[in-house]
Amino acid sequence: MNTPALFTETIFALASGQTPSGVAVVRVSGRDARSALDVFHVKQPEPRHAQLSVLTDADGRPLDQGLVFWFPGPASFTGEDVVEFHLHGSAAVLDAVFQQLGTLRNWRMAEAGEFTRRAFENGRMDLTEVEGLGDLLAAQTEAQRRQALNQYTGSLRMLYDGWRQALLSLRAAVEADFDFSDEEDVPGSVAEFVSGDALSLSRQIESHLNDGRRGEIIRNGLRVVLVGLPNAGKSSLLNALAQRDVAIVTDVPGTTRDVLSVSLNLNDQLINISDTAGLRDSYDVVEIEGMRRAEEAARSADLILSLCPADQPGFHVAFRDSDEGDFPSILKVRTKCDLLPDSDAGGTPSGDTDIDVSVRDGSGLDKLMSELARFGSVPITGQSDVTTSPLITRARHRLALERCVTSLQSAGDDQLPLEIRVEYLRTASDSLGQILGRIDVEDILGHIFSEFCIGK
Ligand SMILES: Nc1nc2c(ncn2[C@@H]2O[C@H](COP(=O)(O)OP(=O)(O)O)[C@@H](O)[C@H]2O)c(=O)[nH]1
Ligand SMILES: [Mg+2]
Repeated sequence: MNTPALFTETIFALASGQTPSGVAVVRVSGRDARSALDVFHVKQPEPRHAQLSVLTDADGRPLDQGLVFWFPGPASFTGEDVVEFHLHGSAAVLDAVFQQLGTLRNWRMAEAGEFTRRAFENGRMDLTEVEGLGDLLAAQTEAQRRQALNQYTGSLRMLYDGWRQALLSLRAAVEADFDFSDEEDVPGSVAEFVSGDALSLSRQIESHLNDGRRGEIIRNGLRVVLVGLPNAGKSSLLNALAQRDVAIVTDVPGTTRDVLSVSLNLNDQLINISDTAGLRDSYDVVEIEGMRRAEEAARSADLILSLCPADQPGFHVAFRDSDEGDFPSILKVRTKCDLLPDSDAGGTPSGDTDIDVSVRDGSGLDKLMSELARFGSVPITGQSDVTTSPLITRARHRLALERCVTSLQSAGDDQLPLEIRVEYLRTASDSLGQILGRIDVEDILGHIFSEFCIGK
């Protein structure tokens, strides 16, 4: 028996996209997967070799002809026995195939993400690789694809697992020392290298954390929010960047009330730009709510474009409490520059503006776009990435790494008794274990796998 006995049911699903399609891939996984070959009277192919076969029904009538693969566990995607049929992608072919498979005892259609979940449970992937696969399936830009592929092929697993292993051996060394030394006489040398090692790892993790959130920006897209007075030209700029009429443009102040967003692919970088209600004193409840949303969007942005029209110079956005930490970067944009006298236009922007644009004559838009692309861009080189410091791609990882650093700092604190510091070494390695999905993650698994599509 090749397959781990963890799951009793054999599952199947369409693993390729919507029908009709040239080819449809039906994937079967589970302890009884091999029976799928018998059901369709197909002889067992060589492991991992394509075999052209005719699938026939119970009465021996042909259902379809296609390639059949046999992946005996554990060297398969899920770690279980897997059969794959590459058939013609029609509703009728798939109906016939699924109907036959559904009659088998303990067989059923797979749920979303269930193949990947089995791969995880059977130790074929860790959680960062699972997340990398999810990101790869969702990738829209070149930068996302590269980052996701690196993560899927183990870049973060190797980094975090390396740190975790180092912590486990450090802890083992200290514990061995407890066992063999006299209780009264805790040797200084062990205590010293615990501090040295814990603090040096803590510094490494801190510099990994200190990445300008570039990995998360690649994954989620750079969030850019347009703010400014009513009639500053925000909606016009959104439309110009999106190259279509997304937002209503009028010369009536207060036209935009809700937050409107579009996604752009700029230089392989995903950028989400949001237009907001103009900020001004108002008694209109809808407009006030619009401004509240504008402010909320701006606060959670990566970059604020603060717009000020050339014919009403001087005003740039200031939010209440804007001194509270971690406020996004602000780029000052002077709009409607076609209204400037010729002598002022086209020159270098003056002190109160970083960039001059006009949607009327198109000037400055290229410069603004390259500025946005530059802001969101991360130098990603080819495959060597897998070994050179990968980036954090999720808040889940960031939080666990922050907990790890806190524990390591306590573990490195030589004012504390060694017994307590060993305990901090344990919580530090547990935090890394949570990222990898090795411990205490039951509650987040459902959430992670439910984001997958059926058949993956
Ligand atoms: N001359 C000129 N007018 C503009 C430009 N951009 C916007 N406008 C005009 O300014 C008014 C307000 O624009 P809108 O985009 O609705 O501003 P918002 O209230 O900030 O969204 C409209 O009448 C636009 O046609 C520009 O680059 N040049
Ligand atoms: Mg508007």
